[in-house]
Amino acid sequence: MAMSDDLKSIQEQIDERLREADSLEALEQIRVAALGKKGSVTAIMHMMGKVPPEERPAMGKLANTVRANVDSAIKERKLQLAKAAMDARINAEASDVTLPGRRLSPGTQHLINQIREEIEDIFCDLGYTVEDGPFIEDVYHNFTALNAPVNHPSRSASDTFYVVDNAPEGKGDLGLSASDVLLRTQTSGVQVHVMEKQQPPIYMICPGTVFRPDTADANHLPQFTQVEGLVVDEGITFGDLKGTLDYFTKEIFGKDRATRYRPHFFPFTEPSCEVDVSCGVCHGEGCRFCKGTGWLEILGCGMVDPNVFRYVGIDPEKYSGFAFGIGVERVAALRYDLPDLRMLMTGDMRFLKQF
Ligand code: 2U9
Repeated sequence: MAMSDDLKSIQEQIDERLREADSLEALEQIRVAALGKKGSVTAIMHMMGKVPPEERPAMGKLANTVRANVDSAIKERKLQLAKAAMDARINAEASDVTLPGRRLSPGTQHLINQIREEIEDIFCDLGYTVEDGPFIEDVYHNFTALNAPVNHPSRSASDTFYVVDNAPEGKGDLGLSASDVLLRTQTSGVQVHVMEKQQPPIYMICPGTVFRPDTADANHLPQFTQVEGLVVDEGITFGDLKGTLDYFTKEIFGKDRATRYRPHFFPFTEPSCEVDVSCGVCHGEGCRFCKGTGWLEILGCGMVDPNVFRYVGIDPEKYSGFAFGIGVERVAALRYDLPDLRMLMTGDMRFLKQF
């Protein structure tokens, strides 16, 4: 039977082509070539009228079977291709869940803030309060109330950043002339503000940024961090100052370190001292780190000058007190043997993340 032979060979050809088809486009071409308007199976269906009537049912059945076979073979191949595509994608995108994860690199607190908080903790544990104040100060709170004479060199424009007042006639909203307003050179103004509002007992520290017109070099920064402290109470003596600062020094540098007090001068304290800590490298013998002296300077201090108390309305006959100032960058440099203070200002993570 010629027509049924044709159908069988069409079926075989299609099966053969389907096995070779490797894309959805190729499958669609095969479907159109077989089942489309001009397709080979469709052509056979059209010729059904010429088949003798007695053969027609069998032939029709065969043609329908071939059409259904082709149809389902295409569908099956489509599924195979889709599965192969998915398998290929899964293989390509597969991740090895046994690989160690990538380490995140979270930031760290800046070394200066770490040490600042450490100092805050030491004094908070002793019952001190931590006070804050403005970066922009007036001459009275930064110098005058601290007993600095009018001609004191620290007041000069070469030692203090004055805030230029651009208001007409040099008078700003506050009614101050340009030279009354400055970037604080020390945090002492904060203590003055506290004493103006509060009678003793006062046990406080004030940490914060201060500004001085120094050119940045290995040992100087035009902006740095201080922690100043102030104690005012009845019967406060130099012994209290020494006990407190000895304790502080051992907390910061280690219990094996000694201190020594060298006489110094500050306008706001009398007597005044600079405090040295014994060298952590040679323990007092003298080495390169301490420039042969065995000692490293770490802070300044003294008994509050009675004049300072008079400025803020505290009775110097009833109260006495001590004050101190610590340069936080200097503590960092000594503790970690930093060769250049500017390393603390660059934001270079290769340096900062060591701490
Ligand atoms: C009041 C009275 C006294 C604060 C003090 C120092 C000594 C001191 C330096 C340390 C390193 C400045 O950052 S530094 O360069 N400071 O040596 N500061 S006594 O004395 C005060 C403060 C406030 C009302």
